[in-house]
Amino acid sequence: MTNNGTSQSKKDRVWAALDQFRIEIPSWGFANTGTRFGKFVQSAAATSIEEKFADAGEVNRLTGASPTVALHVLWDVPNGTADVAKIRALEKQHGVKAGSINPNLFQSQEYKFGSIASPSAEVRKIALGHLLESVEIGRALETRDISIWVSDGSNYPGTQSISRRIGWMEEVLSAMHAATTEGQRLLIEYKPFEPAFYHTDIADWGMALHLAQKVGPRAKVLVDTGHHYPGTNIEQIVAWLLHLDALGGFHFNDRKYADDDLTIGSIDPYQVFRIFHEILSAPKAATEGIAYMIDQSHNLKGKMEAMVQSVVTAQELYARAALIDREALSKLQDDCKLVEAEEMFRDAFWTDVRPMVRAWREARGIPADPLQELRDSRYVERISQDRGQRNSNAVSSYA
Ligand code: LRH
Ligand code: MN
Repeated sequence: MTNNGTSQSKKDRVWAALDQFRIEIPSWGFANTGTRFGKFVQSAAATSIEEKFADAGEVNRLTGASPTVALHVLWDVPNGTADVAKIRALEKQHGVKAGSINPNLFQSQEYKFGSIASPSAEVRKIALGHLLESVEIGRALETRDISIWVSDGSNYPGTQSISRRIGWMEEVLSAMHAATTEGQRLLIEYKPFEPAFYHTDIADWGMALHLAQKVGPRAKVLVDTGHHYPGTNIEQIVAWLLHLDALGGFHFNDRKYADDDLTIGSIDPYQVFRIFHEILSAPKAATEGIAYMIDQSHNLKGKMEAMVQSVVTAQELYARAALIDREALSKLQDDCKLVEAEEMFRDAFWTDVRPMVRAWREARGIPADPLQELRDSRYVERISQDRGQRNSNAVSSYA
């Protein structure tokens, strides 16, 4: 690799990667969210689906990389398929499409002892009803993914049968899979704990993988980066799921301790870089369908700024991973040239790709610095004006 050869090719590699990298943003990232100890209300926060689509449209205008917005059924599509026409109109108005459909199987009273894993057949029936409605909504909105996370579990040893609950989950998810049609996928998200604090029914990638393989070919595993015990080698899990052609997608966020839902790359950007490396090292066939999504809770940062920052950070980390000459690296790895391999790997991570990414944006007619453009657009000031009064009435208390 000659110098001018390498630099030219590095830019081409980065631009080619940015041309196909798209990341979905969560409607709930624009809403007033908090922790169990309360939430700090922001006057610019979105409450209605109209406001969430407007904000998502603005993030996509600024970044050119977030054309879809994830919807949570009870929060965004409360009237089920009856809301489809309205959402269709919002898609046209704001130039972003509805993305993954996320059922809500964690907030209703009947789910106290679980939803798809509840000992009550009546409750499992209710949960399946909501899942089937979510499949309907997805079909009506022509979106691909139904992304399932359940908070099911228990808080004390001996209080629930872990094994019988596995069987009940298999039954409900199999019935849900049977209701899907060509082009639809079920993404099964795992989480080790919270809100359950003794056992969680879908706690790790192995459990999610089993369920995906058990219920049918349209089911895949979703990796939320915040859903791992500290010290877990997440990129190794990603490599395995790619190897098993079972990787459906990601919920990116960051954390120092648990499922903190902080902005991507804010604590450990190298983690995201290592994950992207595994993906860019895998055969295209195994990676084409990967759903990249943000799943964060912006409790203190301005929600629009945090979302624009997140999309930009994801682009920059993907671009850095794209810098690596994988052919040359594979040779060094297999020749066990440890330091040369590591230096090539680290060199990409330490390369400041921001000038290349800015140039790519300019060439694609996208604001070179989306965060600065957000500030210059006074968008936040405008929505704060419009929504401020309404938001100031929002209450927040733990008990
Ligand atoms: C659970 C989770 C899940 C969403 C929720 C908002 O922790 O990651 O993906 O449904 O956050
Ligand atoms: Mn998630």
